[in-house]
Amino acid sequence: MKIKKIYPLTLSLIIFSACSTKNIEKNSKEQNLTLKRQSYQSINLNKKKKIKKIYPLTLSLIIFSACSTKNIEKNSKEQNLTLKRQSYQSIDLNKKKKIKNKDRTKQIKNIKKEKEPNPLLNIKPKEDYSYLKGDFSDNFLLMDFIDKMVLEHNFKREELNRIFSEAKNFYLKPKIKNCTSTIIRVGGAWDRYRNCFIYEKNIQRGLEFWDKYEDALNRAEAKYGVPVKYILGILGVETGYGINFGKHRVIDVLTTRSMMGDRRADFYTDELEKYLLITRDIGIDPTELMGSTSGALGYGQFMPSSYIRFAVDFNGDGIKDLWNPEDAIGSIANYFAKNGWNRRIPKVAVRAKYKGNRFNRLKTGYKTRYSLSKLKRKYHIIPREKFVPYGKVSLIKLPRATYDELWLGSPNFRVITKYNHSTFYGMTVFQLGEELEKRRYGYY
Ligand SMILES: [Ca+2]
Repeated sequence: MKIKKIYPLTLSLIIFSACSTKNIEKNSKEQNLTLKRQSYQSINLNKKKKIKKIYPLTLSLIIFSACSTKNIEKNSKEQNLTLKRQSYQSIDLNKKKKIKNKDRTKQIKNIKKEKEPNPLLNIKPKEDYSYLKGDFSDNFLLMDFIDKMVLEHNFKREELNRIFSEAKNFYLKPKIKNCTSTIIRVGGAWDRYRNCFIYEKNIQRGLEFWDKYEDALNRAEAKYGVPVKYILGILGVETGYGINFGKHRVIDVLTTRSMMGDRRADFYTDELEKYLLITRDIGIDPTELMGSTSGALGYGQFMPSSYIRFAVDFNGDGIKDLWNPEDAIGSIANYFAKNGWNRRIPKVAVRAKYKGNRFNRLKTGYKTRYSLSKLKRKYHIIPREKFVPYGKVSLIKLPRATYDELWLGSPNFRVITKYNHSTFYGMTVFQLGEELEKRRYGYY
């Protein structure tokens, strides 16, 4: 009987001790003490109930449960902490990831801003264009353009495929600095521009060209009313009388500017279309011709659309060929005539007097239009020689190193700037022409 009675108590003690040992091993001393206190309390409680038989078992169960609960609590606390730690870590990771993603989004946005891709590039092609090779092999705009040229102008698809597979991305080539873009600070802005075109060697080339093509030049003046000297002025400024037709393949420039998101892509696509029509008409391979950075052609640097509108066959061989000097002469004169050249106006521009060294009183430039009498009366701007402009005059300012030259341009001055929208350009063509005339006829 004694053994029976003692047995549950022993059991509970064993459990208790096991439980305590575990706690000692696992937990701090404080927790251990708390457990002991709890277990003694529960012993007292059960004593009061006086259920003798059940008591030892209950005690052991209570102790065990208390012990287990404590452990579970402890474990769950630890687990909780670990979970929290993990979740904090994961939050941190997520934050870092988000920041990284934000950075990446920013970067992508910046790249997008920089490149400004044409949304039309995402239109998928209807046909298989795998035959298109080279720099533009995956360009959907070009694929659409080829379709258009085949459908509207009966080009052979295989031929266009060959041409555009040979075309190179013009933007990837190193930029060539031209004279007007060099940063040599000599004189005023006008001096720097003028000196790029009006220099001894170019003047000599102009005089030789005049001798060689005198007949064609005189015929052009007689037919279109444009003085020989200004036709020569254009030829000298544009190509140095044929020594420089441009250093870029026209097909590269026009294809790149049309298909790679240029600000004026529509304009260049139209020029590319016309370029292909022209080269087919005159029987030249479009991959062979060289031109300017904007795709201008021949002696007079006509854009393809100007070629179609203004080029003439001036040597009578039936072909409008802008690389032929005589055709170029006739075509430039025709360009001026069609753009409103008035043969009755005796002077393109004259120098004017004004008070002071720098002129800022009125707006200047080829686009301006003033009444000559009003300029004289109200602003005391006086032509230095006799000037009958036959219309409103442009006020032209040419900044030199220490002062501004002021000029008055007739409507014919504005016709010259139709060729290239620049006041300096118009004045350079005019002054180069004047210089050639002086040299040829020997008066100063
Ligand atoms: Ca011809």
